[in-house]
Amino acid sequence: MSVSRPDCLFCRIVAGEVPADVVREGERVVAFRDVNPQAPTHVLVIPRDHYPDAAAAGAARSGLLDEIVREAGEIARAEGIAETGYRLVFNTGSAAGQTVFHLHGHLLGGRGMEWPPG
Ligand code: DGP
Repeated sequence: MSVSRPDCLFCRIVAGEVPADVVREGERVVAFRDVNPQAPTHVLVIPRDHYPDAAAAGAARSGLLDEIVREAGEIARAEGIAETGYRLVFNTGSAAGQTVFHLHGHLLGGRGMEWPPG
C-alpha cells in the first residue's frame, strides 16, 4: 500500500484539494471526468492510494486493477456506452503517453474508435 503524495495531482483530487467532476466514489477508487476529454465519455478511474502506474499496482498485488476494470464497467453502463463498446486504457510510462504518474484507467466511449491507437 502506498500513502498519499502531497506533490501528486491525483492524490490531491482524492483529498478534495483540487476540484474534479466526480462521477463515482468507492472505498478504494474514485472516478472523475477528464479535464481534456478525448471522447463524449472520458472518465478517469483511479485508486485512492498512490501507485505510479498499472505495473506498480499489479506487482504489489493490490487487487486495484480488477477493481478499476469493474468500476469502469459500472460507469460504462451508467453512461449508456456498455452496449456499443468502450475502451479502457492504462498509459504506462512516458513513451506511452503517461503524464500523470498516479495509476488511472481512461474510460473512453460514445464514438467510434480506430486501431492501432496513435
Ligand atoms: P495520462 O496522459 O494517461 O497520464 O492521462 C492523464 C490525464 O489526466 C489526461 O487525459 C488529462 C487528465 N488531467 C490532467 N490534469 C487534470 C486535472 O487537473 N483534472 C482532471 N479532471 N483531469 C486532468
